[in-house]
Amino acid sequence: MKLNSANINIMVKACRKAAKILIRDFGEIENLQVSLKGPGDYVTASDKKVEKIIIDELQKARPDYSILSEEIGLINNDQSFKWIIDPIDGTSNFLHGIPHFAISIGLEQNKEIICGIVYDPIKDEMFTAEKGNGSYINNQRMRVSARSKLKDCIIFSGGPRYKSQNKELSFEEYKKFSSKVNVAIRKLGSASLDMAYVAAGRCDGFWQRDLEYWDIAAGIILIKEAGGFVTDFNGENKYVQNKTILASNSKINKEMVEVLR
Ligand code: 2AM
Ligand code: CA
Repeated sequence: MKLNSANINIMVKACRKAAKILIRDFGEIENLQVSLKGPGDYVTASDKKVEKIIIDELQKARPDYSILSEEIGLINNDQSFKWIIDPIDGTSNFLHGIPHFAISIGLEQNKEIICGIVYDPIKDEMFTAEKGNGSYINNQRMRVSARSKLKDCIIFSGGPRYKSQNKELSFEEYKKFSSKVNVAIRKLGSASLDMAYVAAGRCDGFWQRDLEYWDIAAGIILIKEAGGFVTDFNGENKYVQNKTILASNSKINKEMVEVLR
């Protein structure tokens, strides 16, 4: 059994509390699919409820920390510590009754992510990591995969969004990867879980354009502490500024950069 730090315990507690509402609301989605109005507004309301529970819990424990969260934006307090929250990552899955979405919380200290949690409430899988302390799935240590050739890998990507300015670029990237990856390219619909799965060694690599910071904040530390690499498409560490992220085990990063080049 590993010992959690105080900050990880706070994040776990906030996630568990919010997950109860999330699971209950997900149970309602099925009924709403058949209604004329559809579940759209209901999901927005659920997103906001979940966000409020998480923020209340985090603020109770750490009143001074700043917060950046998908729905409410920025609460600026302490300059050195900041929570980065995505209350429901994989909202479209949630909306359609697909049981694959997560709560994602990262903690930044002086612009560096030092703690991360990604919680899949339906599968009850909790991915946590802290700088210098390793990555865990439900308290079991996790490591990235050891596959060294792209052709043997499963690679994830989210593809372009409906209104993306970079649609054609994304399709080009997909074409290039599909001629190198023999096993599979998959699109599961939750960026934070995509990254958690790279950290767990279930998937070998992930590339994606145009994600927001809250989509990736927790995933970054999960992967680094599991022995993987997080870079931009050039193999450098400007993934936040450039809005391109490439996450992988330590062996295929280079080959993935070459594909994207
Ligand atoms: P979200 O569910 O929190 O919106 C889907 O490929 C992944 O990309 C999800 O993690 C999704 O996060 C994220 N994403 C962020 N902005 C998006 C958008 N405008 N449309 C679709 N997916 C988006
Ligand atoms: Ca998201």
